[in-house]
Amino acid sequence: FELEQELRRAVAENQFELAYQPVVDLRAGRATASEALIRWRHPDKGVIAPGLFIPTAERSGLIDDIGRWVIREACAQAGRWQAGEAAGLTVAINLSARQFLDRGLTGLLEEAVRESRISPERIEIELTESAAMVDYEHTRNTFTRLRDAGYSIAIDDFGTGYASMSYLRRLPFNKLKIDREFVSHVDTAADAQAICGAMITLAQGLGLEVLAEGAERPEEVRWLSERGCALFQGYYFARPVRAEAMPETLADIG
Ligand code: G
Ligand code: G
Ligand code: MN
Ligand code: NA
Repeated sequence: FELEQELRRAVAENQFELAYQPVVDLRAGRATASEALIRWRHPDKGVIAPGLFIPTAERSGLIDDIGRWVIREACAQAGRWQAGEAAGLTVAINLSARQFLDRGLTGLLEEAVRESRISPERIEIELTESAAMVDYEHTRNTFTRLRDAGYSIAIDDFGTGYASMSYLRRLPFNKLKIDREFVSHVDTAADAQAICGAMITLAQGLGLEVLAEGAERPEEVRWLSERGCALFQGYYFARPVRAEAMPETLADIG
């Protein structure tokens, strides 16, 4: 309850910021995308990671305000990255289950994109496998609407939820993000190899892009890229950084 009070104040005083983590496309040989990751800059406690406050934000409904701010800010940043050293970098936005169920979501995105003077193609929507499972009809309708409008859609933390294949095959989305739980030590762990190999094959068979999250070591990148995974997000390439630091970060990756 105390956390909720502090969070309410954080919303009123806008104590949030977004960090952006580059996504490298080995085919292009550079970072082509980024994921927006929220941080709470607490006046006394310092920077607080989303895993520590997003659940409370969801439960209390404060995620509505926070989520709206994230969407507006991430779209504005994609607009700032239309020119300059980070030109063309797309921005992926995480949505919580509650945000995704909000009937105002597509209108909010439309407004943010218009105000930022960007095309929806510059924005990717990330939804966890579990959040996609909450209401199948709603998920299918919303994915269809977003895809028709030009947004890209990624299923996040893939493999950690309970989505069945028959369910997934009928949803229109673009990308699978393999959870870092499977990416970690994939070069040596037989079970991780079986799972990542199957996910890459699944993505290829369904015509989806596949991205490996949390790649920290070159051996992991090599193992996955030899099997057809070309998109990587992880400390091996870059950590999440402030928007201002992105040009420098991209130069270091390059
Ligand atoms: O940065 P960190 O590893 O603490 O992120 C933990 C989780 O928080 C991730 O699963 C990520 O998807 C989620 N997250 C990060 N930013 C946002 C956001 O803006 N909105 C929502 N709903 N979740 C986010
Ligand atoms: O939305 P999602 O659950 O995928 O959030 C990604 C989270 O994983 C971010 O909070 C980010 O800080 C974290 N992350 C990104 N790359 C790495 C990595 O290489 N190693 C570890 N341990 N965490 C990572
Ligand atoms: Mn994510
Ligand atoms: Na994830």
